[in-house]
Amino acid sequence: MLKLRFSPTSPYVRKVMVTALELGLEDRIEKIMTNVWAPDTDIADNNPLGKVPCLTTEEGMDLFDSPIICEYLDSLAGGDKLFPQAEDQKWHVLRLMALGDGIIDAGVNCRIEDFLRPEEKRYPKWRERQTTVILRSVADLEKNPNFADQALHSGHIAIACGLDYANYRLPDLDWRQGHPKVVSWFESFVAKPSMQATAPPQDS
Ligand SMILES: N[C@@H](CCC(=O)N[C@@H](CS)C(=O)NCC(=O)O)C(=O)O
Repeated sequence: MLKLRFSPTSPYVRKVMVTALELGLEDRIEKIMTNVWAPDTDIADNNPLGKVPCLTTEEGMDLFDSPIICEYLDSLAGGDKLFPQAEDQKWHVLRLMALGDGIIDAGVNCRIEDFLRPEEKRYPKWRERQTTVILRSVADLEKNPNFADQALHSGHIAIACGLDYANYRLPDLDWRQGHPKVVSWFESFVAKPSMQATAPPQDS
């Protein structure tokens, strides 16, 4: 079995689980519930960076970060599936995946600011920089909407997990306004069984 250091609220973990579901690999993954913020967390036994997700392969290698884990799962499934190798697609898909990962990073940075950082240490300008990143990224997608018609790839998964994390943790951020093509793509993507099965719990 593959072992995955797992958290149900992490959008990075969600990317990995959506990838596994889309590749039909979910039954090969044992989830190990991990709270990286707990003072006594043992996450560093597998990941010196102290983060989830971390996937331990059947050979005992600990893999991180989420882009590498997703690509590893793709290779286990035979390769060239969610990570197309053809030069005319590869860089386009990796760029979209980086955009999606950047949306996730910005959302998580806001969450840390709102939830973990003591009130007197908050830095509103820095938080605003993060929400600007999300809005600018959605505007970039709106200007280049051909991504919506492409066969499923890792870029789609990262973007959808990023936008749904914004819905989950930053409900006041209106990323939809002025971006009808992205909204229409997102709504059909989020209805996919793999996205529905990995939706974060509403009570945590
Ligand atoms: N670039 C990493 C980011 C992973 C990450 O930041 N995960 C969060 C949970 S949502 C975490 O474990 N944070 C703990 C920390 O930053 O110390 C990836 O793509 O896997």
